[in-house]
Amino acid sequence: MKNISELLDRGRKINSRLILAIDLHSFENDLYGEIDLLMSKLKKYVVAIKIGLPTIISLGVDKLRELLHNYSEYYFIADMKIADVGHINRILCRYASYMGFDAVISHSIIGFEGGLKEVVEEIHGNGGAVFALCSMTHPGAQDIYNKNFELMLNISIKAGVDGFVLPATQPDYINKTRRVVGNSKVIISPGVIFQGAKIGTAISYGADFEIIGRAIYKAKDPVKVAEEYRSVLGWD
Ligand code: BMP
Repeated sequence: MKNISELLDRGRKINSRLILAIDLHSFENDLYGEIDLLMSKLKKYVVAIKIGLPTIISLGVDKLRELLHNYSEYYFIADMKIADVGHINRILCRYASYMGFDAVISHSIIGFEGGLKEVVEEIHGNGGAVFALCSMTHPGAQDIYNKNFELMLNISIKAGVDGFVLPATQPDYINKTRRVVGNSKVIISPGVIFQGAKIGTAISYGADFEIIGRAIYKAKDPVKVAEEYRSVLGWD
């Protein structure tokens, strides 16, 4: 696994704050080939690739491991949204590491002891990074989840996470977090384009990277749109 500074270093190196989310899944199509093509074509624009459970389950552990191994220039984030008890969380983290991921995303609503603490111990033990969710993008997140934002933020800080996943659709959570953690943590932000947030908004509120999925991988020409998005999401 690679630590969080390698994510920032690659971002600066290719002058991009763009993270690609891949949630492609399929029983019929050549999923491996489709993802392989995306990865081979987007190296100049995409800093990191966040891969979700639909893809992990569809492709399987060993095929995914082979793919990640072939594209080791990217920073890979396993989006398994870990939210279980400690010993199960540890197993998921070991799988993430085995597959070649550099970082994992975990819920923080599970709390510290016997929850997030084990995620951080396991991943840091492997040299990788942990991103904690403290608020989410979808409307229903207001019902319970986002009402507990501050509690979750404090639990995550106590656990020693390396960064946060915070909603571009509700960017106030981004600047609230930035005010608390300064530049000591990395903020990555989904909800861009398909879920309604304008590209560049999360960055203007203090995020380090924006996460874009369907707007790239469902595009007719993913390379063209990734190039366009990167031109908005540069470092300079
Ligand atoms: P898209 O750009 O296609 O909407 O994808 C957004 C990605 O971010 C998905 O992989 C989703 O699981 C993730 N995500 C989200 O949409 N909202 C959150 O609050 C947290 C997420 O991880």
